[in-house]
Amino acid sequence: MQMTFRWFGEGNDTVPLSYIKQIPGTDGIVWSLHDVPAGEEWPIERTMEVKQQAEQAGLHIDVVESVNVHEDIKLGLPSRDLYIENYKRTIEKLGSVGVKVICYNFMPIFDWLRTDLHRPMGNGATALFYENSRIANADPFQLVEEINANSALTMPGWEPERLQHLTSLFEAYKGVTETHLWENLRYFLNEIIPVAARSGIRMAIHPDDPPWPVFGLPRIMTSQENFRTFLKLYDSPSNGITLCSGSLGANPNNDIVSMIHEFGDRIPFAHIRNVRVYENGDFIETSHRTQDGTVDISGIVKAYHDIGFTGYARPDHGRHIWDEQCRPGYGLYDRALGIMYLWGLWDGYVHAAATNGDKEAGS
Ligand code: DNO
Repeated sequence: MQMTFRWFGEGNDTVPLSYIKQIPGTDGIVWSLHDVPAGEEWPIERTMEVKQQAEQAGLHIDVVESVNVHEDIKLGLPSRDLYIENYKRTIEKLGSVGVKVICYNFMPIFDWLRTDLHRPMGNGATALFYENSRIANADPFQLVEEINANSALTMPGWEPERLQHLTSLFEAYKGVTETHLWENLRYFLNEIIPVAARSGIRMAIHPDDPPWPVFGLPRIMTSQENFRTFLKLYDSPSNGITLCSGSLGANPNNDIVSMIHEFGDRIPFAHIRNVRVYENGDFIETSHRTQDGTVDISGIVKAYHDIGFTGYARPDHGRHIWDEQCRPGYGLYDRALGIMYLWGLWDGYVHAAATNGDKEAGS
């Protein structure tokens, strides 16, 4: 397992690269050019700039999250071909600067969704929270405005440029079903995966978060069965998954340990975090500790250990603790604690396997 940490760029993140380097066992950043609109080709100078900044701090840039997919591609409009060409050129450029994994998602209009970015936890900490009934009855326009107004920094995936066309986007998605989305995803994969393979890059689709339809928009990357279908759409090591335990774990029917065993070598990138799901389906992003949530983090790390996982991982989100002022979910403190928890589990399993091996050898 190669540990990484998401970083939003100079002037755009509260955490300096030098602090990331001080987290034990953390060797790289997970990055993006957050201001380049979906569909545009990434400028090579900007990628070189991030590479230099990271390398000066002793960190690698192997993982990009995300290169966003233009809505016309998800909608299957004729204009998609132009955006796909730009996407391919971006893949090639990223390959040429040494990137190994590109994370992306195929969620219509919205990326991840929460109703409260600072839900008090009763101990001075706050965390990201999702209230089912609020989404079910919400006007998406108002909700997005309210939530962004309460945060100094825009959430990733909620960039103003993406959301300014909400009305026409909702209009465009009328009549678009899951079947259309699958077809459009297949078309996209057929175009980009050969380019990724040639560029030494593994594409890694992120699950939908939460893993169910919202605001009447279809969502397909939601379950083990659907990921199985996804991997068959294009059978190549370059067509992989970002297995996000928190996104999938919001649905207690998802057995993430089983997914790790089934999809193992098609998972180049793991997001490992916990959530606590309540009986009414609401959920909060707790600490990484297994007992604090409803996702079996110990079992997940054990599964990665047991399959000999050599891919990249990140602690994903954290709570906001010790009065840290940071992007929602993306502070230093709780993510660093999360990393130490994950390494603690990992090293414990490594040790146990070595000790058992000794015993077996001696018997
Ligand atoms: C949220 C993230 C998502 C993720 C995208 C991948 O923190 O996990 O925004 O980056 O869905 O494309």
